[in-house]
Amino acid sequence: MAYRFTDLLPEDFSDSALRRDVLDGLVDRPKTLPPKWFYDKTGSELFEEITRLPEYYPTRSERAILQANAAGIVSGSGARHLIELGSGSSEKTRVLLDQRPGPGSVYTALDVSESALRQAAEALAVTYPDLVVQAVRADFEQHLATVLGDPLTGRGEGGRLVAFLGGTIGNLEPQERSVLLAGVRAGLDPGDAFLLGADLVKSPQVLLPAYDDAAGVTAAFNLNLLQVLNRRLGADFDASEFAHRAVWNSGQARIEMRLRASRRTSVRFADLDLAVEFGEGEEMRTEISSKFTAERLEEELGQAGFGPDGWWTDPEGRYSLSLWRPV
Ligand code: SAH
Ligand code: AVI
Repeated sequence: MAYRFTDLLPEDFSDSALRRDVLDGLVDRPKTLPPKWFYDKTGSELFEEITRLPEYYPTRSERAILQANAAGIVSGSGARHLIELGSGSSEKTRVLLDQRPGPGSVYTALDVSESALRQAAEALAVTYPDLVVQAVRADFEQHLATVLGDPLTGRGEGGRLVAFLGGTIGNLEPQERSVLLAGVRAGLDPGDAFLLGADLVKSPQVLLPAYDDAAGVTAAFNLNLLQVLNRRLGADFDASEFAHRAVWNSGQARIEMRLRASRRTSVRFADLDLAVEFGEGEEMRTEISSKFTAERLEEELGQAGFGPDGWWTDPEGRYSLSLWRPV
């Protein structure tokens, strides 16, 4: 096991932080929960299955862009240290790691999912014996300053590349996005760079099947959230009473994943001493997946203090990869 594992999350993170999110999100209307709770072991595995679905283009598109441009991106950024936020399986990241400048290069993977981190780090350590692999269990909404400011992630050495791939930036609300981008910017030194994967606005005819596939894997991913709530907070959701929904919100340019109660039901959270009522047909929003234009990204990154240094899309113009520098 030739990798370093650091846990920045408190022992009771998935109980205490989830508790707060349930108390904040399920008493509001509409009911909402942040998507980070999808990723228990089963959720991380279901996400990997999603990435292989014929309807789910983002992973394939991003991999194709990386394959065509990784050499230029890595040599252009001079990166000896790659830090990835929400790294998951780190599968596509291998395309970047294949271009690492030489022995002594470092890869730091950051994710909330310990199972995904450990599996990825173990596999990478085998494929790349000369690579220093660090796995950090952390919340990128809370621990950016700690992670990017740590000498272990090469602060002050220059030539760091922070990558945020997969379109996960779209899972954040606009306000959360601007906080995250400002946090990345604050953690970068001149000479460092930020590589961002972002999904682009396109026809709902392409978008909707990507979030409501024929095999029902995305539905299983969405419904697994109810098992997380049952297990972590002693809730008594009956998953058969809820249905997966994917809706294109054109005004806000985002897919919304929801869970819809098929009948009126009351759910008890034993650990919170809380009962939550769902009306018939009531929906709980479990994820937003925002889709971007080049202009919008440039504006948001500009506001965070970044200037553009590279822009690539797949041949069909579905997905973008972009490189940014602190200005
Ligand atoms: N980057 C990978 C995985 C994307 S899935 C890819 O492109 O395929 C999103 C990943 O982000 C999951 O592994 C999930 O556990 C992680 N994640 C979600 N919210 C997070 C948060 N707040 N902090 C850290 N990781 C998070
Ligand atoms: C991780 N994230 C970018 C995925 C997305 O496309 O928003 C999560 C996902 N949700 C449903 N399918 C995939």
